Amino acid sequence: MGESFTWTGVLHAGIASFLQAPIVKPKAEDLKAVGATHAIYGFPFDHTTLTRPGSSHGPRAVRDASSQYLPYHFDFDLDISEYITLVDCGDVRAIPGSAAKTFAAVESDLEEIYKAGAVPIVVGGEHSTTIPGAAALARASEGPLGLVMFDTHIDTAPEMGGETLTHAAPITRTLENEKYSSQNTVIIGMHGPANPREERQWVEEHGVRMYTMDEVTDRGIKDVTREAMERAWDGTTGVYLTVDLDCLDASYVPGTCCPEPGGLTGRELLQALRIVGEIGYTAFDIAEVAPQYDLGGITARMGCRIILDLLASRIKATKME
Ligand SMILES: [Mn+2]
Repeated sequence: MGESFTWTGVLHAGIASFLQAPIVKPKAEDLKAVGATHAIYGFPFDHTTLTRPGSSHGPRAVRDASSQYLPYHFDFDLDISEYITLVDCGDVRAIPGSAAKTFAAVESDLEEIYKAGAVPIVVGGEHSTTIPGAAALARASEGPLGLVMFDTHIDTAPEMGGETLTHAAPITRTLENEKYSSQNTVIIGMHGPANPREERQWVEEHGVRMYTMDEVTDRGIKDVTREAMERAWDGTTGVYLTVDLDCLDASYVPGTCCPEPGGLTGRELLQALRIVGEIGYTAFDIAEVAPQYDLGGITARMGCRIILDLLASRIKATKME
């Protein structure tokens, strides 16, 4: 790249690492050797999915879609490659049928990424990815920590048929970690008849601040996001962010496990993420891209945008004064 850059050829040629970033093993020494500041890490796992499986193919689809994008982000007028060193650490070696073993492997790899001083960006996979993702941040931090989730679903299932490690439990499992607290946990975008009454009651009993789609519609996404982020950062030393693609209206994300009408527009989510980037996050994940159901790759493309917009917004807020 550089001042003489023009289109140099077919964008989707070559090995599909995320945004053509160098592929580096999730080992602290290897990451330090290349000066990595941000590391893409795939979570190809969907074995606890309640409805339609397929998100284990998400990381590949997101990498493929990323070849259509440039490190220069027009909306922010900056080239992210001039400010950060992004690498692609590949995927967790998921163990078919074992969430526990797979999550342990994720935590171990993310520990290496934190040791190297890099920000992990976990690409799901189903939404259980937040369980090891948030746990790894807790291990790497003094705490206390905040938790921010964009989702159509409440995701506070205590268990499913006795199983506790599921894609309906990222909030419940994370809040069992003493470094996270209900008062610094915010969930945004809940709506629709795929949310059990028991999960709503759990939120009320535990004092998690839930911004429903109705509230977002009344107040506007910017206002809600600002307030939610302030709550997450109130007295904390770090914030873990998770974005379930199904927080978007079904029309924007056909390629997800549980698409739901009535959600955020693509523009609303990007406006929200711009504010999240301005206020700050410590690490983040995206979840539930399931390319089998996608149309024209638009869901995977949105997955890329979430990552690129969060990176560009954070750079604009911190490195370009
Ligand atoms: Mn969801």
